[in-house]
Order: sequence, then C-alpha cells, then structure tokens
Amino acid sequence: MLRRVRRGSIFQLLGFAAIAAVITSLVAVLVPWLPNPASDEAKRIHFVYWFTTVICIGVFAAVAAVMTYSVIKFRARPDDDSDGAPIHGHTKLEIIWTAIPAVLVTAISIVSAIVLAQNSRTGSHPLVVKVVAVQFAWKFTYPNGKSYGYLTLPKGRHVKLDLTANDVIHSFWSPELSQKQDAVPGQHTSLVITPSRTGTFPVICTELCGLGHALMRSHVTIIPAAKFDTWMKAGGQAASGPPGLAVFQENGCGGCHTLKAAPGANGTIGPDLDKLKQEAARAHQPLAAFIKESILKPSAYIEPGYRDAMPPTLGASIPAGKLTQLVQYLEQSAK
Ligand code: HEC
Ligand SMILES: [Cu+2]
Repeated sequence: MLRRVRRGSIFQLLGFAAIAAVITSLVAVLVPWLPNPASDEAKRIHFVYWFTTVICIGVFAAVAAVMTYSVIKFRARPDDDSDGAPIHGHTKLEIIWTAIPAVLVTAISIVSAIVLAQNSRTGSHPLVVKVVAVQFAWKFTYPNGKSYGYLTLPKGRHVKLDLTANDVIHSFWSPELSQKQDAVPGQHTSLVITPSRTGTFPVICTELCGLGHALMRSHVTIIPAAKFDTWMKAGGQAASGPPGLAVFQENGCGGCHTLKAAPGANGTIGPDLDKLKQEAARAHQPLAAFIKESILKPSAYIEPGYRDAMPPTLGASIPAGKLTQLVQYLEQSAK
C-alpha cells in the first residue's frame, strides 16, 4: 500500500495536513479559551495548555490528512463489488505510530511534573492566609488576625493559602489564577499564588456544596506590594468605622447583600439590607429581633422573592459579643 504513495501523493497529504493544521490553529488562537493570567502559577499552567494544544494540532493534522487522502484515493468506484486487497498490516508503520505518541505523551507528563513542582514552591517567607469555607461563603484570615469575606493579595509576593471547611467539602477557584484546591472539613490543604498583575478577579466555589453553591462567590483583589503593607497595617478597609461593620466585612455578608454603609457590599443574592425596616415590618417582627433571627436561623423566615440560600451555620460561627455588635450596626444603619 505504501509503495503506491508517490511524490504527487505526498504533496497532496501535506496539503491536507496544512489545511487541517491552519483551521485548528485558528480555532485555538482566535477563540479566547483562557483568561488573562494573573499569577506566575497561572502562566505556567497556561504554558502546559499551549504545549499540549500544539502537539494535539500536529497529531490531528496528520490523522486528518491520511484519512482525507484515503477516503478520496481508495474509495470504491460505483459498481465495484470486488473484495479489498488482503493486507496484513505494516510492522514499520505500526512501530512509528506507537513510538511517536509515546514520546509526545511522555513529554507532556514531564512538562506537567516540572510545572507542578514549580507551582508548589512558596519561597522562604510566604504570606500565609487562612481560608475557611462555609455554606455558602468564604472567610480569609491574615497573619494579623483580621478576617474578611474578600481576598486581598500583594503583587509579586509568594502567598500560601491554608484552606479548610467547617461543614462540607468546598473548592477554591479563581479563573485568572487558574488553580483549584479543595477545602475539606478536618483537613488543611494549601495553594501557592504569586500574583503577577493588579486587578479584581472572581473567586468561585467549584465543589457542589448545597443549595447555595452557585451563590458561593467572592473576589480577589491584587494590589501593589507597597500598598499591601499599609493595607495590612491599617487593618484593611474595615478598620475605620463601627465595630459592627468589621464583623459584617469579616463574614462576607456583603458578597450576598447590598448595604450602602459598607464599602464593597453590593451583593444581590440576598435582600437589600438598607431596606431592613420594611422587611422586618413585612415579617411582623421588631427590627432587632428580626435581624438576629435572620442571622442565626435564616430559614425561619424567607423574604419573598429570595431563596433559602443564606449560610445556616454562619450565625453560630460568630461569637456572641460580635453578633450583638453586628445586630446593633444593622439596626442603626436601617433607621
Ligand atoms: C451566600 C449568601 C449570603 C450570605 C453570605 C449572607 N446572607 Fe443574609 N441572606 C441571604 C439570602 C438569600 C437571604 C434571603 C432568604 C432569607 O430570608 O433567609 C438573606 C436574608 C438575610 C436577612 C433577612 C433580610 C430579609 O429581608 O429577610 C438578614 C438580616 C441577613 N440576611 C443578614 C446577613 C448578615 C448579617 C450576613 C453576614 C453575617 C449575611 N446575611 C450573609 C444570603 C446571604
Ligand atoms: Cu461551596
């Protein structure tokens, strides 16, 4: 069979391969499949994607060319009812098409192993941020003991997230950071991030964790390292303001609720907390009692038009003193 492939046919094969390679390359390059990476780790992961994609395009072009050529060249003519030639296979060809993919797959695994090893390097002084996931919110605690519902990271520094969960398995993911790590109750997992550009990017839970899973979103803001030090010293944005505001920020309430007084609180998953007075009246409850019950037992009263998606264990995780501050703060801001 091979002997029948003449020079003209070689050019034909190469032509088909070139067409297939150009089409698939355009699909790979023109469609923005990957987000713009925001960390060194993400850049390395994207390199593995492209490395693998280039190999895949080569293999696809070769297979598509041989298939197209064969369909055209060896198709049965009309009225040709004869049997095909009794071919036994071609040992040389089989060795080639086994050896080449074996080399390519080995190359992919070596590149992946190198990237995995590089991506778990923390350097000597990583900034360690403790991450606790609960149904359905994130809590990020810094070395100075301050906690937030949002992640703030310094550009260019090694950061190590130390993840765990209080109830069920969750998973930390930010598309621009291109890494995922499970947050498991009773265990500590870690993730190394070296932010490479400033900006604000989504943080998403990617482990189905209950009714509010789709709402379990936060964000990560990357700021210049110099600004980060002052941000840490100032205790972040929650430092200025009443103590109840700090409790509100720490627990990520603003990811689901809008509250004008709290910077960054523009969530729409839960009711607008600037309208708490009307909401308490609708529930026929005194304002303070309504707020406290809503936090401790969110399912007791469901605001019309909203789902029962407020984290049921969130209230119990707030110490009594802080809870009182939070309730007072919301009560005052509603008046
Ligand atoms: C994952 C999203 C989410 C988070 C985080 C969250 N809530 Fe909610 N919250 C909701 C939803 C959804 C409702 C409406 C359903 C209901 O009434 O239980 C709600 C209801 C409420 C209500 C009652 C309002 C009304 O009109 O019924 C209050 C008060 C409240 N939340 C305060 C808080 C506070 C304080 C925090 C932070 C400790 C918080 N929430 C965190 C989603 C959330
Ligand atoms: Cu989750």
